[in-house]
Amino acid sequence: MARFLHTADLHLGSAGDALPEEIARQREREITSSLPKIVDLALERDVDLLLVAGDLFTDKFTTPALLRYVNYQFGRLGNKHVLVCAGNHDPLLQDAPAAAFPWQKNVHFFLPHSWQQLAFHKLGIAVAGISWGELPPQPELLTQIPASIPGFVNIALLHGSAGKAAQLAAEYFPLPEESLIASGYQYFALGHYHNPSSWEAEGTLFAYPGSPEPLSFGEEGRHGVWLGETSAGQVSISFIPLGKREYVTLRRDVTGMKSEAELVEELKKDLKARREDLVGLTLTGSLPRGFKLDLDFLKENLEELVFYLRLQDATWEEVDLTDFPQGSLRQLFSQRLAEELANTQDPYRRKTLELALRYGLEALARGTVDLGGEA
Ligand SMILES: [Mn+2]
Repeated sequence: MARFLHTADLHLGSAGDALPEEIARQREREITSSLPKIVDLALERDVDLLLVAGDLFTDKFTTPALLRYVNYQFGRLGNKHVLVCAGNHDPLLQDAPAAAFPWQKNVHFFLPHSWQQLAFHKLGIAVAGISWGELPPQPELLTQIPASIPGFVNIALLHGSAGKAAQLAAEYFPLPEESLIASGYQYFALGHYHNPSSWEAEGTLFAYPGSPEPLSFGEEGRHGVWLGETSAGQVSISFIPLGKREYVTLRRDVTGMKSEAELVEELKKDLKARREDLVGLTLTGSLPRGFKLDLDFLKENLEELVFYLRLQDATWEEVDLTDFPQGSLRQLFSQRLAEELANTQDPYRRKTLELALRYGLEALARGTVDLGGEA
């Protein structure tokens, strides 16, 4: 039996998306700290291999100091192997800092443009991998994947688009499932998508660990790494959460609200369990004519309850069909959308219709559209 950790998309050096300066600096430190946490876990679980499936770095933030830091962390693993393939955010260009860096002996970067296969006889594991280089790995490379080695657990380390994305993401190394299954490998240690997932098809196991720390809204839920175990020629994996914080998106309908102070009291309850999180709060619903939300007041009273608050105002002014002259474009338009709204309970459809009503009336009244404030 052998054990491994599978991570990807650490994006060391980056701070996550579009955060204010002070928050961004702290997130940068936390994202960088995901590596020592992974190394600690690898030591604690006594794994034999650490697999990094691309985007270890975010190229433009890869400083010499960061490389030394990463090398030091990998060095803590002693003679445990660290296998890395480069991704689209840290391609191994000829002049890439990581390409020329004198890595510890236990660290191996797979090459771009052609496959390499490493067989670890003591572990009974063979790992084939390929990096992104000047170009993404070309789809035809999949036909050249090294033959699986009989008697070994065969693992492929890749940064690309598997699963449903194989059809959609042509420029990001599409990995059609048939080709992967045909290779006879047991485990595809993947990187590229930042949310964790795993699935099995015809006895082959596929997994994306996602980024160990989430990097933006849209990367909600728990983040961590896969712990793998080999036994009797098969691989089994379990997910180990590591992320310090979560991104959370909340929508709140404020229809009927009388004052911002009342809303603050209500929202405090929603945010109570979100102290450490990055919260995107969108306010929706209709407000009486002329009632403009005081976003500064809301922000001042709510932001200290969470690590970071992104507040978006997507409310609209109440519409009364009698507001518009009979037969006018605005009357016909709002009547039509009101009918459609009355006929659907699907939340996505309702949201679309409500936005259409809001923006449509604004466009008809003013000839312009304000897409909502962000505080
Ligand atoms: Mn990535």
